[in-house]
Amino acid sequence: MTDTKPSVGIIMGSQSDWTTMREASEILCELEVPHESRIISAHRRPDRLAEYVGSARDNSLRVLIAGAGGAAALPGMVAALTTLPVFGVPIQTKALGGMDSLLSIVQMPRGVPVGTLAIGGAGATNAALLAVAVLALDDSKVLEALKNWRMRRNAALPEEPNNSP
Ligand code: RP5
Repeated sequence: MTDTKPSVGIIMGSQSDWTTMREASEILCELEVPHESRIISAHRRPDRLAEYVGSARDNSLRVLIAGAGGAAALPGMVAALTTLPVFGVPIQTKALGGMDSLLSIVQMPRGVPVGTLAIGGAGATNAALLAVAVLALDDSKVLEALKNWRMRRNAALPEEPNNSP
């Protein structure tokens, strides 16, 4: 990697979200996209949220991925504070299975968009892939990495199920 400045910021409401959000980080590592991960709770550390998002563009970030669970205000608040693209990942919760997170994130008011992904790990993975697709619009190296990742994954799909007669 020649450019070490992070172009994707992965943020989350709590340490407990990392188990899910690390899946986004792993994809970005695999595709060699510089990124950083931060715990920035909208409810517990609104000061940290304002500071981080307010300086995100100046700090070279181009896409933000925000994961939160329950009354998941974080992705929406991030979108309120920036014009960078924001992808939201609803964290699976014990109480309501993540439906609470999903509805909190997806139902944004018109004009303040959060690209909302699936609940849990699949959402985190896809948020990272969407972030890569955004960066690939004007970065041919990233585009190549994304195409190769897709090709490898699709090639690995077996034609027949295991243990079929
Ligand atoms: C949210 O509350 C976080 O995003 C997390 O998913 C949830 C629970 O947080 P902890 O109680 O595990 O810190 O703000």
